[in-house]
Amino acid sequence: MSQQTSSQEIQSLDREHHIHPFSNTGALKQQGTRVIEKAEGVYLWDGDGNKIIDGMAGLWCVNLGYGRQELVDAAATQMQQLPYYNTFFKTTHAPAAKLAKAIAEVTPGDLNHIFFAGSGSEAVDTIIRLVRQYWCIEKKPYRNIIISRENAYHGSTLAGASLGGMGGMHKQGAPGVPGIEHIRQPYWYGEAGDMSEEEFGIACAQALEDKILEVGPDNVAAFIGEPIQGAGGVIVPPANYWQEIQKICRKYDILLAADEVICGFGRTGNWFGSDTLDIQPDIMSMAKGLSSGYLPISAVAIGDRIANALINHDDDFNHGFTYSGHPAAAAVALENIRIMKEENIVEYVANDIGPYFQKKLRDTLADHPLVGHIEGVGLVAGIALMKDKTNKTPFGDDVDVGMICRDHCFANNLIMRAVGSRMVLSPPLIISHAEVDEICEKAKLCFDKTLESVAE
Ligand code: PXG
Repeated sequence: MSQQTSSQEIQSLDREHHIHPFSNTGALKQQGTRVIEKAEGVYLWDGDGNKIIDGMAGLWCVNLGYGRQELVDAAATQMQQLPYYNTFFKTTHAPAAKLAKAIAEVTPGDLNHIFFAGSGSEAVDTIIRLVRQYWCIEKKPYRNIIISRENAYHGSTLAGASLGGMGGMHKQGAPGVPGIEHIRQPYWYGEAGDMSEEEFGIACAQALEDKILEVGPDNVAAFIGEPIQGAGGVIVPPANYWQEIQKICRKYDILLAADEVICGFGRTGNWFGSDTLDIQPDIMSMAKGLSSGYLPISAVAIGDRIANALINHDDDFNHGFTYSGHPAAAAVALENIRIMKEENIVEYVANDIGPYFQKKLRDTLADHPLVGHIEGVGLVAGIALMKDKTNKTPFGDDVDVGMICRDHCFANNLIMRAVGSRMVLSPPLIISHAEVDEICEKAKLCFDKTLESVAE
């Protein structure tokens, strides 16, 4: 069978039987899917033999890049010795115990107690259940409201979708989980009007205090946020925002949860986005970069305040998953952290490739007629495409500029994601200078083509 035929075969099986996540099912069946066959470093190869540069590290997760034999070996070795055992019923195993310690060593502050799950969504669900259980233990069960933000992404389970601030998700599978409130997002370029970044940072944090007062301070369990919003389009908040948020949380004794599923494991030039943005969370979720996406695993890091409540409360926490602490996934995550340390990946992002990427993006793209604004830290960036950048006029609903641009990227073998009219990049952390140059040059070419398409 030729490669071409086998790829067509796969497309046909897929069309017949596979329902894809976050996709227009009918349209996808008509158009067909692109088959990805193999990958190495920052590159993917499709069934037609195209070599594609992956500006998204898969789905914000393949931080060490593709083809790391050490991660493959860690999984194989563990699967031969103990492919599965649970961590319920008073049992544990080496990969889970060692990984818990390894995570505790890299998380900030007193986040030294680790609960495992299988995905970012499950980690977020765990946070919801755990902070509510914390307040029950504290004999304040009425403290059960969790405040999140519009355009936040916290996963796709019922609880994750309810907690996130994506309108399109709220409409489907409703009603969502009760006891969740949303406030405005700190998107300065898009929503601040004439306010300075500082004024806007205060206004967005004030929205938290207003919401707390509206629902009653005694009814609020926690506030949750991504340090930098990822799936919302890479929104970097004003510099004072998180300090103001934390003051308000402390004032009303509200727990602070950081969702580090995208920001964690080096993406922003520190182990966690909370380090970069000077956030001291009581609890944090992580997934994706924890195992560089090689196997599914997530974790919740819990600080002393919540952990001690669990420890001193003489009853079960009735929560967990079959795959909590899965040995093979944990072994891969452990090896992933070891490699990150050995190869100084966090330092490379902080001092070398991160600054290089941010500067190269701006040098190559900031003057482009479509580019209104570029924001980002380390190896994550969002680019706002505007109809008229001088007058800050966005494209109307009739032109899906992000989708047009994404299609040009696809056709030119660059993976860059579109979030509305924002283009986002989040490449593997091991990317080289030359590969960053390639992404930026391809992006410029695709922006030129997008400009031509929207003019037509
Ligand atoms: N929290 C955050 C901050 C995330 O980014 C999740 C939770 C949920 O993780 P799981 O593993 O359950 O998917 C995420 C996931 C996109 C995209 O298109 C982003 C995510 C997932 C799928 C698509 O940008 N982020």
